[in-house]
Amino acid sequence: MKKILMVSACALALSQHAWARQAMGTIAADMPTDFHVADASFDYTRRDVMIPMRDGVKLHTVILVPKDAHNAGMLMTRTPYNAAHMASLGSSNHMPSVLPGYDNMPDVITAGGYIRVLQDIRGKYGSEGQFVMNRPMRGPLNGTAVDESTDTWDTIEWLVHNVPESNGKVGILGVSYDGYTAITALFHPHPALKVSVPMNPMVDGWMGDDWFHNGAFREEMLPYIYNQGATRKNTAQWWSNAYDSYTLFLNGVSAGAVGKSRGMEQIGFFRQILAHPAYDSWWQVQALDRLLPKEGLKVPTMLVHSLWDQEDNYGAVALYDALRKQPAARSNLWMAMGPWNHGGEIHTASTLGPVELHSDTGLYFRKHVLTPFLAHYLKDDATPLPARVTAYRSGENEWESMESLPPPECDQHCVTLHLQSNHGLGFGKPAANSGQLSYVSDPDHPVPYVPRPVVSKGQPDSEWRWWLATDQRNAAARPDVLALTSDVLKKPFTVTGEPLMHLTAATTGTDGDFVVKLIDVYPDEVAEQPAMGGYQLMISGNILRGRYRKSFEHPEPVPENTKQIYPVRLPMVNHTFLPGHRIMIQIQSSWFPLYDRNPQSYVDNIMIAPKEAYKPATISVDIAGSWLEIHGGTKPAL
Ligand code: PG9
Repeated sequence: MKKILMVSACALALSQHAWARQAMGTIAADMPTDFHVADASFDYTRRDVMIPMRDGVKLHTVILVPKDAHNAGMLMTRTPYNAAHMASLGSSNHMPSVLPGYDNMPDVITAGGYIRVLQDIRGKYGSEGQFVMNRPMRGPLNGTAVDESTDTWDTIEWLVHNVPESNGKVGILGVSYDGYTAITALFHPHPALKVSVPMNPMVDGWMGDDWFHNGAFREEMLPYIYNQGATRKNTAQWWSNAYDSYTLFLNGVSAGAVGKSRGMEQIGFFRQILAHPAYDSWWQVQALDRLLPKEGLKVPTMLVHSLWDQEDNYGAVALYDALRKQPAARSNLWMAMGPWNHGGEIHTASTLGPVELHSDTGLYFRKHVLTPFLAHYLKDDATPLPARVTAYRSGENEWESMESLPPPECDQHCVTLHLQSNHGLGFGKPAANSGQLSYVSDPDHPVPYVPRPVVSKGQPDSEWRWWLATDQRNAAARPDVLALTSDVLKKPFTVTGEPLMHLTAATTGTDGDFVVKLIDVYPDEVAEQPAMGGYQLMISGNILRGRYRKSFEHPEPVPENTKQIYPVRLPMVNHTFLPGHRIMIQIQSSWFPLYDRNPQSYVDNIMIAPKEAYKPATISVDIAGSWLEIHGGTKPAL
């Protein structure tokens, strides 16, 4: 028995030895060390290059050159969203089919004969270096020799010397983060940069783009910070144990606690937002609408704004407002805005949420506004320029050209909508003793920003992309939402600009949020689109964290039971309320979990507020002391 065992052990050792010998032998690998794509039939060539920056860091860049390109302009996008992926969205040997989505716009870029350049910014995907969220420009927050503007400069310098098919002219464009990088390109621009098109750009993360709005934190952005900030290639993905993010964030108490429960203190940007809940110098010195006017606008630039942008509905207009004040900058400034959600202009856009527009407004913009603008500056022909401002007017659903947008401050063209007793709204001033309207805001039952379940951005079934256009009837029906409605309009009423709500209110708490929504109430019956009967379409809405009512930089507690003025600036509108419709204003004190909850009792840092700080409060809105100002057209007979 022992012998048999010894023999078989010996046989095993021998056969293992034979395997080992075979493994060390001659089997050929299936995969070539360097695979060459058989691209003879392709109508473009693809070059993957690592472009060196001034500090030695190399940035991964994909260049797609149409095969017949000669003297062609180059259109670049600098992105944290994976250039290689954006350069191979379709599998085809034809360039338009390879670039169907993201910022690629085949009907503009490929049809225009441009060379397409897609680059990973520092620290993301194929690029070397470290990622910093919205990397601040060189200055107080960035002591290095590099920022997004130097990286753009170095890239353009390389492109003009290494892409022989080009005419040496470069344009930069992109949506959102890629719109942010299209703005940073405008600081000390390379002479070959001829045009920039920042679309839905992030400009000031505290004031009204992705992170905070007037001090209220966009809790729904935590997963984005996690996915982008944890790893170079977004391999660590946010996880949730609740389908309904309302449940997730309510159980988590504060945004800081939810982030910490997922290890987010490891992410530098998360630590920064915990440390800077107010509009301190950290935010101020990196706000691009404060920085770019100091630099001046030296390159023709078209800002693109979506009137229903669920993510960055502040930046483009704020930058426009800041630059328009300078005559020199004005000569290089254009603006286009349409009935789109975030990035909607690069897709088919024939509906505004549920509203039929009866034409593809995205296509109109790309064909009649963007294409001639790019051609004028990147081609050697003299394509006429579009109007200084091309704006879509919702309601009447038509395009209009303007010399400029109205300023945010009200002038003689302003109209005022006054709150009235009996939950009314009208143009006449109410009596001084019209009293108050009250509601109880309970942080244990915050008002959801879309009907529950709230499915987070990026998840299948999420309503995120069009939440701004969801029917506000559910909110109006809640006891903690004030809904004030005008009589039925007999004439069209047109509003353009950034409405300002002058809200006077008292609270039994020592802090509180104020949400103001301007709404178009459809007639009960809409023959051409029956499902729109009675629909409450939000035209604009925003939030103000009460502690910042006097200063965004220096918060202060709200005195209990004492009337205070809360100025709530709303995002840009260009809308006609049609006859038969009514105007509504809704006021509420939470918008959850889009924004984190205000505990309503003052704590130093709401980002880490303890559970016991969250308390119900009674809010009393002063009718005579509350009105909304807006640049307005015909005053209708109500
Ligand atoms: N809204 C996104 C974003 C931009 C800038 C910073 C962070 C997030 C985006 O869509 O890119």
